[in-house]
Amino acid sequence: MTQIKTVAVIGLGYIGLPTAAILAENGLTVHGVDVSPRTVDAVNAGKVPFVEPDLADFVERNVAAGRLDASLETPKADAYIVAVPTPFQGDHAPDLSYIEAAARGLAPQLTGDELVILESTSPPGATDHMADVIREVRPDLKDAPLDFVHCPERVLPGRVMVELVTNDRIVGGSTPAAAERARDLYRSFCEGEILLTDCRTAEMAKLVENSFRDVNIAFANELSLICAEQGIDVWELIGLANHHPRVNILQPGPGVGGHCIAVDPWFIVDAAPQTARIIRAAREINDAKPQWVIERAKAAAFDVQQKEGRPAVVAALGLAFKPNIDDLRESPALNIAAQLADEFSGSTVLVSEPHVDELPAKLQGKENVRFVPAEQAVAEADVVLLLVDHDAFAGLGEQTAGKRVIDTRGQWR
Ligand code: SAJ
Repeated sequence: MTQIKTVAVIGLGYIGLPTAAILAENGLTVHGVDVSPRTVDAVNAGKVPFVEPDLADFVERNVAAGRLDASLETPKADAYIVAVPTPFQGDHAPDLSYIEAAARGLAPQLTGDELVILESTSPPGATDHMADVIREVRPDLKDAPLDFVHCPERVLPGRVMVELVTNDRIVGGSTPAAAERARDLYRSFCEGEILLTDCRTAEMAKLVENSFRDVNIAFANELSLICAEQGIDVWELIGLANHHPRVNILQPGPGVGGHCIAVDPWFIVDAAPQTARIIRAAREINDAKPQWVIERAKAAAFDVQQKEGRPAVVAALGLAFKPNIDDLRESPALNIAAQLADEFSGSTVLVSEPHVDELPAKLQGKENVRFVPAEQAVAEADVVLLLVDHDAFAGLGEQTAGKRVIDTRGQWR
């Protein structure tokens, strides 16, 4: 068995690039691979094409030291880590085409005893499928001692460089020996516990972690609807209930965003459509929450129009998918702001997001949308919609006297 000295990391996104950089930092020679020439050029120049604290230092240092480079084609390596996206298709079925393309790209380079790791969040069976694709391209390696492993990432965006080191890892191998080999590779930077299992269990573990959170957020979101009907402050209620030593209810919000929690549970639903009932219901509850917020904003704006005889000015505070970051992916706040702009064509929608410099593409070109600082939005608006509990918004609640306030995060209560 070849000792692992070189690693090719395929997919230099939010997970692949930090993983590549940290492996290089720990003495391995790492070749990053990406389909985007922009990403490849940025990495080779020692730069990071997205925001993640501390990552830029790691990339710059390791590129300068010659331990990290990037290319469009997959080179030869002792181990391969596939960290490409696994989105879902229109019917919520997982789209494995990026994994298949990565497998086809690396297969020609194999000699027969490499370690091939899938890190992409995947439905059960995806690692076996990747192995099948590789053996299809390389029938000559049918009986070769290739090791296949699934090792899901669990790092929180914004804390990736810390959590890569401190989080425990699950390593699922096609054989126990494959899992042990991958464990030794991750041990080079991971200080957490490394737990060994088979591929399907590892795949499912990642999906279950994010579904656990989704189901619990759905519980909080359902409570927020019930409490609105019952005239109860949901945040006070949750705060009180959480004093019970075995109760820990999460927080309601305008919906669930990001590229993981709103996606991964569907992979379980797709794998077990008849059985995954709570998991499906949680997705539906969380996906329905933005529309509920929009209906409340519309009712408040209608009320202003009735009373004042002019269209209401609506402020939408926050566009990111969670507080204190600039990440707009799958953000319910962004979708709510865009839909409000479309539905309130006669009204002005003042949008504020202190973590980005300009209106995102989804809001550009809408004539009734203005991108303004939060204080100004609050001062000018009749209806103030708090969509993200950024720290920067904390004190603004005091400036909303006399306005209609829809605080979807409970930040101002
Ligand atoms: N949210 C609520 N109420 C809450 C907590 C979160 O509405 O009480 C919302 C957030 O506002 C956001 C969404 O849920 O829109 C997701 O945010 P998050 O902070 O819960 O999670 P992510 O998507 O940033 O990262 C998750 C993490 N998974 C878990 O905590 C189980 C992270 O560890 C994973 O690595 C990541 O998904 C991933 O890549 O899968």
